[in-house]
Amino acid sequence: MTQKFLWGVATSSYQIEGAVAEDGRTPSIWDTFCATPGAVSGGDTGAVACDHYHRMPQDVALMKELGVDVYRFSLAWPRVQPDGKGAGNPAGIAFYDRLVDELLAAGILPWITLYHWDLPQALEDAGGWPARDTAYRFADYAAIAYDALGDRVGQWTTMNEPWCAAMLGYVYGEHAPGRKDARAGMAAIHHLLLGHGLATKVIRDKAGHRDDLEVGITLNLSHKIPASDSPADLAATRWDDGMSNRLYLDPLLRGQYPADIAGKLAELGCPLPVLDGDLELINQPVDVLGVNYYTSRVVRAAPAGDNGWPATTTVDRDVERTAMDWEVTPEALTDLLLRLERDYPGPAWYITENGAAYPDTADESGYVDDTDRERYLRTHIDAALAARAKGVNLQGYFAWSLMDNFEWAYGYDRRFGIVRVDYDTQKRTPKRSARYFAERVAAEKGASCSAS
Ligand code: PNW
Repeated sequence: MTQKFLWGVATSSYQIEGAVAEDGRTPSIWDTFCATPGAVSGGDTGAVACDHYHRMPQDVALMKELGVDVYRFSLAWPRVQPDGKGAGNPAGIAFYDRLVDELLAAGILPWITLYHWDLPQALEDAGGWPARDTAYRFADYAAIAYDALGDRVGQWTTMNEPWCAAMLGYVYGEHAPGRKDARAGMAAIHHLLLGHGLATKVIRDKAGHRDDLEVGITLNLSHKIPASDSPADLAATRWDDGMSNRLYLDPLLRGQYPADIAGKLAELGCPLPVLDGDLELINQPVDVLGVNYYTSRVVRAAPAGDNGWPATTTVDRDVERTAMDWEVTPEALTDLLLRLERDYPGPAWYITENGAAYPDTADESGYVDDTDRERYLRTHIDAALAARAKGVNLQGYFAWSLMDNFEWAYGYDRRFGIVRVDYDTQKRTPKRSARYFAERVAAEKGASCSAS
Protein backbone atom coordinates (compact mmCIF):
# COMPACT_ATOMS: atom_id res chain seq x y z
CA MET A 1 0.00 0.00 0.00
CA THR A 2 1.30 3.43 -0.78
CA GLN A 3 1.15 6.04 1.90
CA LYS A 4 -1.15 9.00 1.66
CA PHE A 5 0.24 12.04 -0.12
CA LEU A 6 -1.76 15.25 -0.41
CA TRP A 7 -1.41 17.83 -3.17
CA GLY A 8 -2.52 21.35 -2.45
CA VAL A 9 -2.30 25.08 -2.96
CA ALA A 10 -1.82 27.71 -0.26
CA THR A 11 -2.70 31.32 0.50
CA SER A 12 -3.03 33.54 3.58
CA SER A 13 -5.77 35.83 4.82
CA TYR A 14 -4.16 39.25 4.62
CA GLN A 15 -2.56 38.49 1.27
CA ILE A 16 -5.82 37.71 -0.52
CA GLU A 17 -8.98 38.65 1.37
CA GLY A 18 -9.33 42.45 1.24
CA ALA A 19 -12.55 43.61 2.98
CA VAL A 20 -10.46 44.81 5.90
CA ALA A 21 -13.25 46.80 7.55
CA GLU A 22 -16.20 44.51 6.81
CA ASP A 23 -18.38 42.50 9.15
CA GLY A 24 -16.65 43.66 12.28
CA ARG A 25 -13.02 43.00 11.35
CA THR A 26 -10.69 45.35 13.23
CA PRO A 27 -7.24 46.47 12.02
CA SER A 28 -4.30 44.11 12.17
CA ILE A 29 -0.65 45.12 12.45
CA TRP A 30 -0.43 44.80 8.67
CA ASP A 31 -3.14 47.43 8.12
CA THR A 32 -1.15 49.75 10.35
CA PHE A 33 2.19 48.88 8.75
CA CYS A 34 0.82 49.45 5.23
CA ALA A 35 -0.29 52.93 6.30
CA THR A 36 3.27 53.77 7.37
CA PRO A 37 4.98 55.82 4.63
CA GLY A 38 7.81 53.86 3.00
CA ALA A 39 6.99 50.56 4.67
CA VAL A 40 5.50 48.77 1.67
CA SER A 41 6.62 49.11 -1.93
CA GLY A 42 4.38 51.44 -3.95
CA GLY A 43 2.33 52.26 -0.86
CA ASP A 44 0.35 49.09 -1.56
CA THR A 45 -2.03 47.71 1.08
CA GLY A 46 -4.15 44.62 1.59
CA ALA A 47 -7.36 46.69 1.69
CA VAL A 48 -8.65 45.05 -1.49
CA ALA A 49 -5.96 42.49 -2.39
CA CYS A 50 -7.60 39.72 -4.49
CA ASP A 51 -11.02 40.60 -3.11
CA HIS A 52 -11.24 36.95 -2.13
CA TYR A 53 -13.69 37.84 0.64
CA HIS A 54 -16.26 38.55 -2.06
CA ARG A 55 -15.06 36.08 -4.69
CA MET A 56 -14.49 33.02 -2.56
CA PRO A 57 -16.81 30.60 -4.43
CA GLN A 58 -15.08 31.41 -7.73
CA ASP A 59 -11.68 30.80 -6.13
CA VAL A 60 -12.78 27.44 -4.75
CA ALA A 61 -14.04 26.53 -8.23
CA LEU A 62 -10.57 27.35 -9.57
CA MET A 63 -9.01 24.95 -7.08
CA LYS A 64 -11.47 22.27 -8.04
CA GLU A 65 -10.41 22.67 -11.67
CA LEU A 66 -6.79 22.23 -10.61
CA GLY A 67 -7.75 18.93 -9.04
CA VAL A 68 -6.02 19.55 -5.71
CA ASP A 69 -6.76 17.48 -2.60
CA VAL A 70 -6.32 20.22 -0.04
CA TYR A 71 -6.33 24.00 0.42
CA ARG A 72 -4.15 25.67 3.04
CA PHE A 73 -5.48 29.09 4.10
CA SER A 74 -5.32 31.21 7.23
CA LEU A 75 -7.93 32.82 9.43
CA ALA A 76 -7.72 36.55 10.06
CA TRP A 77 -7.58 36.80 13.84
CA PRO A 78 -9.12 40.33 13.87
CA ARG A 79 -12.05 38.98 11.84
CA VAL A 80 -12.69 35.99 14.12
CA GLN A 81 -12.05 37.79 17.42
CA PRO A 82 -11.91 41.56 16.92
CA ASP A 83 -9.24 43.30 18.98
CA GLY A 84 -7.94 39.89 20.07
CA LYS A 85 -10.11 39.60 23.12
CA GLY A 86 -13.55 38.51 24.21
CA ALA A 87 -16.09 36.49 22.31
CA GLY A 88 -15.92 35.41 18.69
CA ASN A 89 -17.42 37.62 15.98
CA PRO A 90 -20.23 35.67 14.28
CA ALA A 91 -20.22 37.82 11.14
CA GLY A 92 -16.49 37.27 10.61
CA ILE A 93 -16.62 33.59 11.45
CA ALA A 94 -19.49 33.18 8.95
CA PHE A 95 -17.07 33.82 6.10
CA TYR A 96 -14.86 30.89 7.14
CA ASP A 97 -17.96 28.75 7.69
CA ARG A 98 -18.96 29.35 4.08
CA LEU A 99 -15.41 28.76 2.85
CA VAL A 100 -15.13 25.44 4.68
CA ASP A 101 -18.52 24.31 3.38
CA GLU A 102 -17.66 25.37 -0.16
CA LEU A 103 -14.39 23.42 0.00
CA LEU A 104 -16.01 20.29 1.38
CA ALA A 105 -18.71 20.45 -1.28
CA ALA A 106 -15.93 20.64 -3.90
CA GLY A 107 -14.20 17.61 -2.37
CA ILE A 108 -11.26 19.69 -1.11
CA LEU A 109 -9.85 19.24 2.39
CA PRO A 110 -9.64 22.51 4.36
CA TRP A 111 -6.29 23.03 6.14
CA ILE A 112 -6.38 25.95 8.55
CA THR A 113 -3.48 28.10 9.69
CA LEU A 114 -4.43 30.12 12.74
CA TYR A 115 -1.72 32.75 12.50
CA HIS A 116 -0.23 34.02 9.26
CA TRP A 117 0.98 37.34 10.68
CA ASP A 118 -2.19 39.47 10.96
CA LEU A 119 -2.07 40.14 14.71
CA PRO A 120 -4.92 42.37 15.95
CA GLN A 121 -3.44 45.85 16.31
CA ALA A 122 -4.98 46.09 19.79
CA LEU A 123 -2.72 43.23 20.91
CA GLU A 124 0.34 44.90 19.44
CA ASP A 125 -0.61 48.04 21.36
CA ALA A 126 -0.62 45.87 24.48
CA GLY A 127 2.95 44.70 23.74
CA GLY A 128 2.59 42.30 20.80
CA TRP A 129 4.53 39.03 20.65
CA PRO A 130 7.34 40.27 22.92
CA ALA A 131 4.67 40.27 25.66
CA ARG A 132 3.99 36.88 27.22
CA ASP A 133 0.29 37.59 27.50
CA THR A 134 -0.09 37.46 23.70
CA ALA A 135 0.56 33.70 23.79
CA TYR A 136 -2.43 33.25 26.13
CA ARG A 137 -4.57 35.51 23.95
CA PHE A 138 -3.64 33.28 21.00
CA ALA A 139 -4.81 30.18 22.86
CA ASP A 140 -8.19 31.84 23.53
CA TYR A 141 -8.50 32.70 19.85
CA ALA A 142 -7.62 29.10 18.90
CA ALA A 143 -10.45 27.91 21.14
CA ILE A 144 -12.94 30.19 19.38
CA ALA A 145 -11.75 29.03 15.97
CA TYR A 146 -11.87 25.34 16.86
CA ASP A 147 -15.33 25.68 18.42
CA ALA A 148 -16.58 27.30 15.21
CA LEU A 149 -14.93 25.06 12.61
CA GLY A 150 -13.58 21.96 14.35
CA ASP A 151 -16.69 19.95 13.53
CA ARG A 152 -15.61 20.02 9.87
CA VAL A 153 -11.87 20.72 9.95
CA GLY A 154 -9.27 18.25 11.22
CA GLN A 155 -6.09 19.91 9.90
CA TRP A 156 -4.83 22.72 12.15
CA THR A 157 -1.57 24.65 11.90
CA THR A 158 -0.93 27.07 14.73
CA MET A 159 1.74 29.44 13.40
CA ASN A 160 3.12 30.20 9.98
CA GLU A 161 6.86 30.90 10.07
CA PRO A 162 7.59 32.23 13.55
CA TRP A 163 11.06 33.18 12.22
CA CYS A 164 9.50 35.73 9.86
CA ALA A 165 7.01 37.01 12.43
CA ALA A 166 9.75 37.57 15.03
CA MET A 167 12.82 38.44 12.95
CA LEU A 168 11.29 40.44 10.09
CA GLY A 169 8.65 42.00 12.35
CA TYR A 170 10.54 42.79 15.57
CA VAL A 171 14.28 42.63 14.77
CA TYR A 172 14.75 43.86 11.19
CA GLY A 173 11.62 46.00 10.96
CA GLU A 174 10.88 44.87 7.40
CA HIS A 175 7.48 43.40 8.25
CA ALA A 176 4.72 44.54 10.60
CA PRO A 177 4.92 45.83 13.25
CA GLY A 178 8.20 47.28 11.95
CA ARG A 179 10.16 47.24 15.18
CA LYS A 180 13.96 47.00 15.34
CA ASP A 181 14.72 45.60 18.75
CA ALA A 182 16.65 42.34 19.05
CA ARG A 183 15.73 41.82 22.68
CA ALA A 184 12.03 42.15 21.84
CA GLY A 185 12.52 39.84 18.86
CA MET A 186 13.99 37.02 20.92
CA ALA A 187 11.10 37.33 23.37
CA ALA A 188 8.73 37.21 20.39
CA ILE A 189 10.27 33.91 19.23
CA HIS A 190 9.66 32.31 22.59
CA HIS A 191 6.12 33.63 22.91
CA LEU A 192 5.17 32.53 19.39
CA LEU A 193 6.37 29.02 20.25
CA LEU A 194 4.59 29.17 23.60
CA GLY A 195 1.42 30.28 21.81
CA HIS A 196 1.81 27.26 19.53
CA GLY A 197 2.06 24.97 22.58
CA LEU A 198 -0.90 26.51 24.38
CA ALA A 199 -3.09 26.42 21.27
CA THR A 200 -2.09 22.84 20.49
CA LYS A 201 -3.20 21.83 23.95
CA VAL A 202 -6.51 23.67 23.55
CA ILE A 203 -7.22 21.99 20.23
CA ARG A 204 -6.27 18.51 21.44
CA ASP A 205 -8.38 18.91 24.58
CA LYS A 206 -11.37 20.01 22.53
CA ALA A 207 -10.93 17.38 19.84
CA GLY A 208 -10.82 14.45 22.24
CA HIS A 209 -9.99 11.27 20.41
CA ARG A 210 -11.06 12.06 16.88
CA ASP A 211 -8.70 10.14 14.65
CA ASP A 212 -8.51 12.59 11.74
CA LEU A 213 -6.96 15.37 13.86
CA GLU A 214 -3.59 16.67 12.67
CA VAL A 215 -2.13 19.56 14.63
CA GLY A 216 1.15 21.16 13.77
CA ILE A 217 3.17 24.22 12.91
CA THR A 218 4.82 25.55 9.77
CA LEU A 219 8.42 26.76 9.74
CA ASN A 220 10.41 28.44 7.00
CA LEU A 221 13.52 26.30 6.90
CA SER A 222 16.52 26.93 4.75
CA HIS A 223 19.38 24.57 4.03
CA LYS A 224 22.72 26.14 5.01
CA ILE A 225 25.89 25.14 3.24
CA PRO A 226 29.34 26.17 4.56
CA ALA A 227 31.47 28.10 2.05
CA SER A 228 34.51 26.06 3.06
CA ASP A 229 35.76 23.58 5.66
CA SER A 230 37.50 26.33 7.61
CA PRO A 231 36.56 26.39 11.32
CA ALA A 232 35.29 29.97 10.89
CA ASP A 233 32.94 29.09 8.02
CA LEU A 234 31.72 25.97 9.79
CA ALA A 235 30.99 27.99 12.94
CA ALA A 236 29.24 30.69 10.91
CA THR A 237 27.08 28.06 9.21
CA ARG A 238 26.27 26.47 12.54
CA TRP A 239 25.18 29.85 13.91
CA ASP A 240 23.04 30.60 10.84
CA ASP A 241 21.46 27.15 10.93
CA GLY A 242 20.94 27.62 14.67
CA MET A 243 19.18 30.97 14.35
CA SER A 244 17.09 29.90 11.34
CA ASN A 245 16.32 26.24 11.93
CA ARG A 246 17.43 24.69 15.24
CA LEU A 247 16.05 27.54 17.38
CA TYR A 248 12.55 26.37 16.31
CA LEU A 249 13.00 22.66 15.62
CA ASP A 250 14.80 21.83 18.87
CA PRO A 251 12.21 23.18 21.35
CA LEU A 252 9.33 21.83 19.25
CA LEU A 253 10.70 18.35 18.65
CA ARG A 254 13.33 17.82 21.37
CA GLY A 255 11.98 19.94 24.21
CA GLN A 256 14.98 22.22 24.59
CA TYR A 257 16.49 25.26 22.98
CA PRO A 258 19.86 24.62 21.32
CA ALA A 259 22.40 25.37 24.06
CA ASP A 260 24.88 27.16 21.78
CA ILE A 261 22.24 29.59 20.48
CA ALA A 262 20.38 30.15 23.76
CA GLY A 263 23.70 30.73 25.54
CA LYS A 264 24.92 33.24 22.99
CA LEU A 265 21.60 35.12 23.01
CA ALA A 266 21.75 35.42 26.80
CA GLU A 267 25.33 36.65 26.58
CA LEU A 268 24.20 39.27 24.06
CA GLY A 269 21.59 40.56 26.50
CA CYS A 270 18.69 39.12 24.48
CA PRO A 271 17.69 36.01 26.43
CA LEU A 272 14.83 33.70 25.55
CA PRO A 273 12.40 34.46 28.41
CA VAL A 274 11.68 30.85 29.35
CA LEU A 275 9.66 30.12 32.49
CA ASP A 276 9.24 26.76 34.21
CA GLY A 277 6.96 24.48 32.23
CA ASP A 278 7.21 26.41 28.96
CA LEU A 279 9.33 23.85 27.16
CA GLU A 280 6.96 21.03 28.10
CA LEU A 281 4.14 23.02 26.52
CA ILE A 282 6.14 23.79 23.39
CA ASN A 283 7.29 20.18 23.08
CA GLN A 284 3.89 18.58 22.75
CA PRO A 285 3.56 15.96 20.04
CA VAL A 286 3.20 17.55 16.61
CA ASP A 287 1.45 15.44 14.03
CA VAL A 288 2.55 17.59 11.14
CA LEU A 289 5.61 19.74 10.66
CA GLY A 290 5.12 22.08 7.72
CA VAL A 291 8.17 23.21 5.81
CA ASN A 292 8.08 26.33 3.69
CA TYR A 293 10.95 26.05 1.26
CA TYR A 294 12.12 28.66 -1.24
CA THR A 295 15.91 28.70 -1.35
CA SER A 296 19.17 27.76 0.40
CA ARG A 297 22.30 29.65 1.35
CA VAL A 298 26.06 29.27 1.16
CA VAL A 299 27.44 30.81 4.35
CA ARG A 300 30.78 32.50 4.94
CA ALA A 301 32.06 33.91 8.22
CA ALA A 302 32.26 37.69 8.53
CA PRO A 303 33.77 39.86 11.27
CA ALA A 304 31.32 40.34 14.16
CA GLY A 305 29.49 43.66 14.13
CA ASP A 306 29.80 46.38 16.82
CA ASN A 307 26.91 44.83 18.71
CA GLY A 308 28.81 41.57 19.17
CA TRP A 309 26.36 39.42 17.18
CA PRO A 310 28.01 36.74 15.03
CA ALA A 311 27.95 37.86 11.41
CA THR A 312 27.82 35.93 8.18
CA THR A 313 27.84 36.73 4.49
CA THR A 314 26.25 34.88 1.60
CA VAL A 315 28.41 33.46 -1.16
CA ASP A 316 26.60 33.95 -4.44
CA ARG A 317 26.28 30.90 -6.65
CA ASP A 318 26.10 30.92 -10.39
CA VAL A 319 22.51 29.68 -10.52
CA GLU A 320 19.18 31.03 -11.68
CA ARG A 321 17.49 33.60 -9.43
CA THR A 322 13.82 34.43 -9.02
CA ALA A 323 12.33 37.92 -8.99
CA MET A 324 12.91 37.91 -5.21
CA ASP A 325 16.62 37.48 -6.04
CA TRP A 326 16.45 34.09 -4.31
CA GLU A 327 18.75 31.42 -5.74
CA VAL A 328 16.97 28.47 -7.32
CA THR A 329 18.38 25.37 -5.60
CA PRO A 330 16.03 22.39 -5.76
CA GLU A 331 18.70 19.85 -4.72
CA ALA A 332 18.97 21.64 -1.37
CA LEU A 333 15.33 20.74 -0.72
CA THR A 334 16.20 17.04 -0.92
CA ASP A 335 19.15 17.59 1.41
CA LEU A 336 17.03 19.60 3.86
CA LEU A 337 14.32 16.93 4.04
CA LEU A 338 16.88 14.15 4.52
CA ARG A 339 18.48 16.12 7.34
CA LEU A 340 15.08 16.74 9.00
CA GLU A 341 14.18 13.06 8.92
CA ARG A 342 17.63 12.14 10.26
CA ASP A 343 17.85 14.73 13.06
CA TYR A 344 14.18 15.12 13.99
CA PRO A 345 12.35 11.90 13.19
CA GLY A 346 8.70 11.61 14.18
CA PRO A 347 6.34 14.06 12.53
CA ALA A 348 4.79 13.77 9.13
CA TRP A 349 6.55 16.38 6.99
CA TYR A 350 4.65 18.49 4.51
CA ILE A 351 5.97 21.09 2.12
CA THR A 352 3.40 23.70 3.13
CA GLU A 353 4.79 26.31 0.72
CA ASN A 354 7.01 26.18 -2.33
CA GLY A 355 6.95 28.44 -5.34
CA ALA A 356 8.55 31.41 -7.01
CA ALA A 357 8.04 34.98 -8.13
CA TYR A 358 9.00 35.72 -11.73
CA PRO A 359 8.56 38.84 -13.88
CA ASP A 360 5.38 37.58 -15.54
CA THR A 361 4.02 39.17 -18.68
CA ALA A 362 0.42 38.49 -19.56
CA ASP A 363 -1.03 38.51 -23.07
CA GLU A 364 -4.28 40.37 -23.87
CA SER A 365 -6.32 37.49 -22.53
CA GLY A 366 -4.42 37.55 -19.23
CA TYR A 367 -2.52 34.32 -19.92
CA VAL A 368 1.07 34.05 -18.69
CA ASP A 369 3.41 31.58 -20.38
CA ASP A 370 5.56 31.12 -17.28
CA THR A 371 7.96 28.39 -18.31
CA ASP A 372 10.29 29.58 -15.51
CA ARG A 373 7.72 28.94 -12.78
CA GLU A 374 6.73 25.64 -14.37
CA ARG A 375 10.39 24.59 -14.24
CA TYR A 376 10.69 25.76 -10.63
CA LEU A 377 7.70 23.66 -9.59
CA ARG A 378 8.82 20.63 -11.58
CA THR A 379 12.35 20.57 -10.21
CA HIS A 380 11.21 21.17 -6.62
CA ILE A 381 8.45 18.55 -6.73
CA ASP A 382 11.03 16.13 -8.15
CA ALA A 383 13.42 17.05 -5.32
CA ALA A 384 10.73 16.56 -2.66
CA LEU A 385 9.69 13.19 -4.07
CA ALA A 386 13.34 12.14 -4.28
CA ALA A 387 13.64 12.68 -0.53
CA ARG A 388 10.46 10.71 -0.01
CA ALA A 389 11.84 7.85 -2.08
CA LYS A 390 14.87 7.85 0.25
CA GLY A 391 12.65 7.30 3.27
CA VAL A 392 11.58 10.78 4.39
CA ASN A 393 8.05 10.67 5.81
CA LEU A 394 6.85 13.41 3.47
CA GLN A 395 3.07 13.39 3.13
CA GLY A 396 2.18 16.36 1.01
CA TYR A 397 3.15 19.33 -1.13
CA PHE A 398 1.47 22.74 -1.41
CA ALA A 399 2.28 25.21 -4.16
CA TRP A 400 2.62 28.83 -3.08
CA SER A 401 0.45 30.34 -4.22
CA LEU A 402 -2.95 29.62 -5.68
CA MET A 403 -2.96 33.12 -7.12
CA ASP A 404 -0.93 36.32 -7.28
CA ASN A 405 -1.40 38.26 -4.08
CA PHE A 406 -0.10 40.90 -1.67
CA GLU A 407 3.55 39.95 -1.23
CA TRP A 408 4.08 41.76 2.10
CA ALA A 409 6.73 44.50 1.93
CA TYR A 410 6.88 44.08 -1.87
CA GLY A 411 3.17 44.80 -2.28
CA TYR A 412 1.73 43.65 -5.61
CA ASP A 413 5.09 43.99 -7.29
CA ARG A 414 6.02 40.32 -6.89
CA ARG A 415 3.78 37.59 -8.28
CA PHE A 416 3.89 34.08 -6.81
CA GLY A 417 0.59 32.82 -8.20
CA ILE A 418 0.04 29.89 -10.53
CA VAL A 419 -3.10 31.82 -11.39
CA ARG A 420 -2.76 35.39 -12.70
CA VAL A 421 -4.75 38.13 -10.97
CA ASP A 422 -5.50 41.31 -12.90
CA TYR A 423 -5.76 43.79 -10.04
CA ASP A 424 -7.83 46.24 -12.12
CA THR A 425 -10.56 43.78 -13.02
CA GLN A 426 -9.89 41.00 -10.47
CA LYS A 427 -9.96 38.56 -13.35
CA ARG A 428 -8.25 35.24 -12.59
CA THR A 429 -6.41 33.44 -15.40
CA PRO A 430 -4.56 30.16 -14.83
CA LYS A 431 -0.96 30.45 -15.99
CA ARG A 432 0.99 27.77 -17.83
CA SER A 433 2.33 26.70 -14.40
CA ALA A 434 -1.23 26.07 -13.17
CA ARG A 435 -1.82 23.78 -16.13
CA TYR A 436 1.44 22.00 -15.39
CA PHE A 437 0.59 21.63 -11.71
CA ALA A 438 -2.86 20.22 -12.47
CA GLU A 439 -1.39 17.69 -14.92
CA ARG A 440 1.37 16.71 -12.51
CA VAL A 441 -1.09 16.23 -9.64
CA ALA A 442 -3.35 14.10 -11.83
CA ALA A 443 -0.40 12.01 -13.03
CA GLU A 444 1.02 11.48 -9.52
CA LYS A 445 -2.37 10.50 -8.16
CA GLY A 446 -2.96 8.10 -11.03
CA ALA A 447 0.47 6.56 -10.46
CA SER A 448 -0.06 6.08 -6.74
CA CYS A 449 -3.55 4.56 -7.27
CA SER A 450 -2.31 1.97 -9.73
CA ALA A 451 0.64 1.12 -7.49
CA SER A 452 -1.43 0.53 -4.40
C1 PNW B 1 6.62 33.22 3.11
N1 PNW B 1 12.64 35.52 3.97
O1 PNW B 1 7.26 34.38 3.53
C2 PNW B 1 5.20 33.43 3.58
O2 PNW B 1 4.68 32.37 4.35
C3 PNW B 1 4.25 33.81 2.50
O3 PNW B 1 3.19 34.54 3.06
C4 PNW B 1 4.99 34.59 1.42
O4 PNW B 1 4.13 35.14 0.46
C5 PNW B 1 5.98 33.64 0.80
O5 PNW B 1 6.84 33.06 1.76
C6 PNW B 1 6.84 34.27 -0.30
O6 PNW B 1 7.66 35.28 0.22
C7 PNW B 1 8.61 34.59 3.59
O7 PNW B 1 12.99 36.73 3.93
C8 PNW B 1 9.03 35.91 3.56
O8 PNW B 1 13.47 34.61 4.14
C9 PNW B 1 10.36 36.21 3.67
C10 PNW B 1 11.28 35.18 3.85
C11 PNW B 1 10.88 33.87 3.88
C12 PNW B 1 9.52 33.57 3.76
